[in-house]
Amino acid sequence: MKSQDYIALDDTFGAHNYHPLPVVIAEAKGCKVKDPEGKSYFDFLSAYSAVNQGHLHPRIVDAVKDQLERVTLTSRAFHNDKMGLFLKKLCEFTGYEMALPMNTGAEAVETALKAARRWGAEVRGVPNGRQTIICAEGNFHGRTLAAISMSIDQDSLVNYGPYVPGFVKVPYADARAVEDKIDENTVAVMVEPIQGEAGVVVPPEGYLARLRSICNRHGILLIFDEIQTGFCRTGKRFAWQWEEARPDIMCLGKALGGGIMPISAIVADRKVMEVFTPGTHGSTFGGNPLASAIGIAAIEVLEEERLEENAERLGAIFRAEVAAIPCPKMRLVRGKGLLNAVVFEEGFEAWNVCIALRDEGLLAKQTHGNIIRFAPPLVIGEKELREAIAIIARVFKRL
Ligand code: IF1
Repeated sequence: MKSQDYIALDDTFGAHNYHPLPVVIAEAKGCKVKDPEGKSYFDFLSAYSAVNQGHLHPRIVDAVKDQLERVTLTSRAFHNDKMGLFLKKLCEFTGYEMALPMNTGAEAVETALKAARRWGAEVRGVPNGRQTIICAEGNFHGRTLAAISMSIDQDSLVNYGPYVPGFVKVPYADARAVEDKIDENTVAVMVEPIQGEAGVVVPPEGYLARLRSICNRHGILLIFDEIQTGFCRTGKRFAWQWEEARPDIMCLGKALGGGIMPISAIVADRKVMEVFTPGTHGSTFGGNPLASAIGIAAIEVLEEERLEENAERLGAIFRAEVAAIPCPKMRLVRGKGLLNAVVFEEGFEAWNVCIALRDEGLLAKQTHGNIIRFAPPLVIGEKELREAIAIIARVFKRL
């Protein structure tokens, strides 16, 4: 079968909830993918940062194979011999006392919201049903009803009402706006340290630290959604470490699964995590032995290959080189580490640029029409990065 045949199958039998770039991926290794015709592409999306370790990292693949010979799924009705080791590794890597494993990012977000509401009722003393959580306009926290209730993006939320109450929305990157909205029912503030879907919006320096001190002053929880920014993507293990703005709860996902399967979690210290008691939250698949084995290997790869250093160094090269491409339609290049975006002039339609990049052998996806996100696997080398930049330059110069 050819690429066109696979695309036709998707269109016929798949719900039309996506508008993918017309390219079919049939194989992948490291920072490259191949279509059924054998054409090779740089992967500059990395499954929205879920493939930080690169496709099919041998170390993670070995962990999968090894675990497939033992046991894969037990549920949480019993202990298994991998989950504790995984959670210990995750706590050590993140610097938190406890972790709660789930599967998708949206579930980690739900878990954090539930933790905050429960903490608000049981520790802060807000009457149950009155708890509110402050969130930021332009956020993306997933597709669940709670997550879309935090959103202001029309595509994400239209006609899915009634929405989950209890969210107070303020402009992003404005710490004053957060403090102005805090009242006796506020239990938490939740933001992305860099807004991904919004187009890699990096807040001004000091914003995260200011949120930390505001939450301290008012005795409420600070929650960071590090699902996309975490696990070395921005040049630190977690993006908040650029400002030492340690949150009370971190939502984690994507790269925790090592590019193999959905694995998510929240991490927090004991005083917050202890709001969960038996029967009050859970998941059939969270913490399963296969996921746990993968999670351990995924973190080990990040550590051993010092991927945050690679992300920081190559990210600086990427931004400098791409900003220097002569292209009158390009407005700016922004990002941190290897989470970057090129913003074109207002009204510009970047879809055709992504098609041209595809034709030249590089896959990237536009967001909000005029922004293209560039986020290769963190295992990319300098030589490969420069090859990819040459492709981008070739395409941009023609615009
Ligand atoms: C899609 C976007 C990225 C996330 C943050 C939670 C989640 C995500 C910060 C939920 C997920 C994904 C979802 C994916 C596209 C992608 C995305 F463009 F939609 F916004 F990455 F930028 N918090 N983001 O970025 O995690 O439940 O999906 O595991 O197609 O919806 P999930």
